[in-house]
Amino acid sequence: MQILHNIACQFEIPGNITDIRPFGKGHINSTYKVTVANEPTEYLLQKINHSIFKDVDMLQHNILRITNHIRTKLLERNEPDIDRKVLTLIPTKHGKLYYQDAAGYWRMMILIRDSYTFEAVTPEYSYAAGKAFADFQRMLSDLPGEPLGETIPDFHNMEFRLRQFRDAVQEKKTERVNAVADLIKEIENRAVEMVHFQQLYREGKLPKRINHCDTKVNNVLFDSEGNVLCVIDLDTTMPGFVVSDFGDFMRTAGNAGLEDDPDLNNVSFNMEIFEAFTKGYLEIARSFLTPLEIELLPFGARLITYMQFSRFLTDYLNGDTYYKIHHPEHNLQRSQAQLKLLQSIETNYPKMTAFIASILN
Ligand code: GN1
Ligand code: MG
Repeated sequence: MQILHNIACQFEIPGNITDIRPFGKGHINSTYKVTVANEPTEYLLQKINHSIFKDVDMLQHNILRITNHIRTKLLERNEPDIDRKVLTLIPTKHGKLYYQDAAGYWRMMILIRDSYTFEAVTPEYSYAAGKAFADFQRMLSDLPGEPLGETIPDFHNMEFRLRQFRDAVQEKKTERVNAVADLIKEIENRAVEMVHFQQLYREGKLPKRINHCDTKVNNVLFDSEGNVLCVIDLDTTMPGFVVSDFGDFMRTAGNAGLEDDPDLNNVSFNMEIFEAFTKGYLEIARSFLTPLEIELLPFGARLITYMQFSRFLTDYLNGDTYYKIHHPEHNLQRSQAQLKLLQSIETNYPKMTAFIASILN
């Protein structure tokens, strides 16, 4: 902890640090909560996963632009309690957006007080989250200046993810490939349909917009009454397809079980969560989405679940180099749970498209 203490001291925080402890459930970065003597504000110190985020300077400048822009929008709206509705980066004592030492790259931000995250939400919370994500996209739609940098190139590019998957199958870096032949088939059977929509982009029929690209339910902060405070984890906020943000919330909040549920009987798609989120999302987003984007929303739930299934399986085949794992077969367990969820979304798909048609009329 002395090392962490020395790192935390590099940032512009008042007073003496009294405690630093691990925080949160992220699969990528490592996060610690920092407490300071005689001060109510707490801070988050994060070690940025530099093997995944190669350009930390770009990453941090993106986040600064995003949070500054959202802050301006909230001020224009006379929103109360702004400091709980947008993230605040804490610079280093040298005025930099991150600190680099031999161990890697570090950043700090304020921990938003009285905020809660969940792995599962009620329909009411889901409706509020739908509005929040639409509002997030809307606020960022007029971000001035250059487009945001792609912090992870091809992040939600399904064609690219399939190439990575097929490379992993072919390279046989581990013995695992034979044991998961049935899962590999499940991916290949759906591949053509899953990449088709990217053709629509190339034909100029589908726009890119600034998206969060990691709209897991635990990336939304709620207050104690179930109002959304803000969306966190802005590392992957960059231009993409709106189906991504819609889909990742469905993949996580819409799952009656856990992302890595060891009991597949728990995993199924919850239509009530879908309906509530969609209602909230479209209340705001129908004003700026094209008819094709709206039509593709339920497809987004399939796509992102399929993508996550293939990403977990790819990592399993590669010997667990990307996601933090908690036991040796964790990525396999995650892959199986995601496939089960995907199958349940497929079963519900006609009902999902019918629901969207019904609220548009
Ligand atoms: C990662 O950082 P975290 O745990 O919120 C991942 C997402 C995946 C998610 C799966 C940069 O998100 O893309 O959907 O795990 N982030 C990155 O739970 O790869
Ligand atoms: Mg996260």
